[in-house]
Amino acid sequence: MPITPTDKIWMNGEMVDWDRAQVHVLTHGLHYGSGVFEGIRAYATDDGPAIFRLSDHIARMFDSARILGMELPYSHAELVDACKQVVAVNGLPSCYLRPIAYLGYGEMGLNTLPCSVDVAIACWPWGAYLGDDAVTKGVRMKVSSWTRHDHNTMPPAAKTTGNYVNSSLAKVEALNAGYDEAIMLAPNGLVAECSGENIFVARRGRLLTPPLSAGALEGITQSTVMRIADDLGFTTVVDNVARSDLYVAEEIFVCGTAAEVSSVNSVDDRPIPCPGPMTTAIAERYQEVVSGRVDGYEDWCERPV
Ligand code: PPE
Repeated sequence: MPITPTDKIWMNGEMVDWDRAQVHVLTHGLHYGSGVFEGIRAYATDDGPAIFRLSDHIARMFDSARILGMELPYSHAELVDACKQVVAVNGLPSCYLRPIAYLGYGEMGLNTLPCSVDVAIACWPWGAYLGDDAVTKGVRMKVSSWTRHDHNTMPPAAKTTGNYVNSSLAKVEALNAGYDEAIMLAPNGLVAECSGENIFVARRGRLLTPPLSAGALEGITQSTVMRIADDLGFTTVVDNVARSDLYVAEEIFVCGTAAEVSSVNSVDDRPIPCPGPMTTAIAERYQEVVSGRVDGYEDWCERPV
């Protein structure tokens, strides 16, 4: 999706003009995928923009860095504050934020130990990731021929830049075959997640979602959805999901910061009832929660400076 430029990007502690936020072609992260990142949304609320679960996203970025053995040169509080400043300085009512930490310029080769770590945070307006009618009409999913990486290959729990080569292979394969998005299976054949979302599959009235151990990212939207589902009286279970669960599901939805809650209308051309009643209720409540309209969720709506 095309990027709409904004004014400023935070780079290593400074606000830099959008066009000047550049890196050298010999930046380590560009060559070896040695970076960790986050995707966060700020939503318009009655009191101005609120960054949804900002602290949790930054905490996960630190976890990703720990898995890689990368030391971030800023504290959690500093990066939370920097994200807030980026939203404030660009003056957007709502936007998508992309914090990224990557190994910088100065060292080449696979020994990452001497490398410097650079951090940048950009934001821009980003619309519906899977299309404007992804909730009502649903998306067409394909089980990918590409396997999600194993825990001992590229840890799927770390949101590393390099991991996304695997996601892009799956996404482009699905698009070229006429589908909207790919479902990825783990090496053991169980459902892991989608190229850029977690998945919920309704079976016998309960919503199943695969665990981290099945190769899924510990999705922040996934955990938001579980709390919303609980509030609405739906049962969610973190458990293994088999490929055949997909084909006989009562409803399926995918969720992520970018995709929000999007319903699925078919998997491998087998129709799935869409939009399902649980999906519709959860997707509506999700929009109310992120825009600060539901009591009890205020702590998740973090205000910029
Ligand atoms: N799995 C994957 C592989 C993933 O990339 C995401 C986010 C999720 C699950 C959901 O995580 P969370 O956002 O915490 O609920 N994908 C990001 C989009 C990737 C892209 O750059 O494109 C996102 O939603 O921001």
